[in-house]
Amino acid sequence: MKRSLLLTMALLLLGTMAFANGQAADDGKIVVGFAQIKEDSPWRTTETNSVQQEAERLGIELKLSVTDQAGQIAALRDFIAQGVDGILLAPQTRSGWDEVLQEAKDANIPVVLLDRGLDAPEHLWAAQISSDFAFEGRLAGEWVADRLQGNGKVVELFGDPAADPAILRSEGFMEIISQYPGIEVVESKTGEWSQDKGRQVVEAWLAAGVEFDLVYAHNDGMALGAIDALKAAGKKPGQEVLIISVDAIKAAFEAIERGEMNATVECSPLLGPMGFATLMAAMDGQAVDQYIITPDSLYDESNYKDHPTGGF
Ligand code: GZL
Repeated sequence: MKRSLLLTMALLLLGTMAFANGQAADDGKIVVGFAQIKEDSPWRTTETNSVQQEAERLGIELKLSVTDQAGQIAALRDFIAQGVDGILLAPQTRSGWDEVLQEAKDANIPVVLLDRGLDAPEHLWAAQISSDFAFEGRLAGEWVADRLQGNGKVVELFGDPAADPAILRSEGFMEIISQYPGIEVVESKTGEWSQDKGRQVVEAWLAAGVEFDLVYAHNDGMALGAIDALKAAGKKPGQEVLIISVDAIKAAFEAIERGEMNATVECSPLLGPMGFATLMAAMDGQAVDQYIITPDSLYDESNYKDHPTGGF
């Protein structure tokens, strides 16, 4: 009697442990972990909502973690330990991912990158779904060259210097601007993607007597900060000093409407549907494209009212 009771208890314990580790697979419901960047921006919120809405539509259980990069690595390890079926990752910075992506690979859990790329061997992640950031920078550069008629002083509000979109938006922009000897980028500094920091950087430039004709910001949040700083200094943003940025959030279109901003390059945050379609295919062992690029276009005073949703 005693032996069979012990055997039964051991089997029950093993079953429970197996269930706890492999919960995602055992209860039949697909479980996906999403490691999102902690960032106070309408763009980021719109992206998270897009992912959550698509998970709900598909009946997928979404485990959402919102942190900085260190927290994202810990979240991925947590997802792996829980035995999720797939992972969505918006990598805050380009570097530092090889080890944890190898762990996901070893656990046979596909990882799809959303809205940013990273520096890790391509076999460690299934696909990157994002805009072509260098193209966005080139679009902005061509608009600036045209609007300044090849002559003027530009200041650049950089995003996070360690982040893929910031690095590539700057490279693309300079690829075009460098073709115009009359256009000079006189200052470039990170505004850390935020309106408040963007405002502080431009305030400091103005206080230092930096003269410029145009602000190129890597995202609308920092552009709105530049507008705040210019207005506080008694200048006319959108008129005396031109403003172009990236993202096409609603507040940017509202600033263009007020004549305080001139252009924004669309960068869609609506990546949920494509993110899950790609991840599900990868989970099913199907081959997926390594890079899936969402199309972008530029909106300025002449066409911003044509945007299908009025901004994100
Ligand atoms: C771009 C995304 C960027 C946005 C910024 O895909 O990673 O992150 O352009 C945000 O607004 O900081």
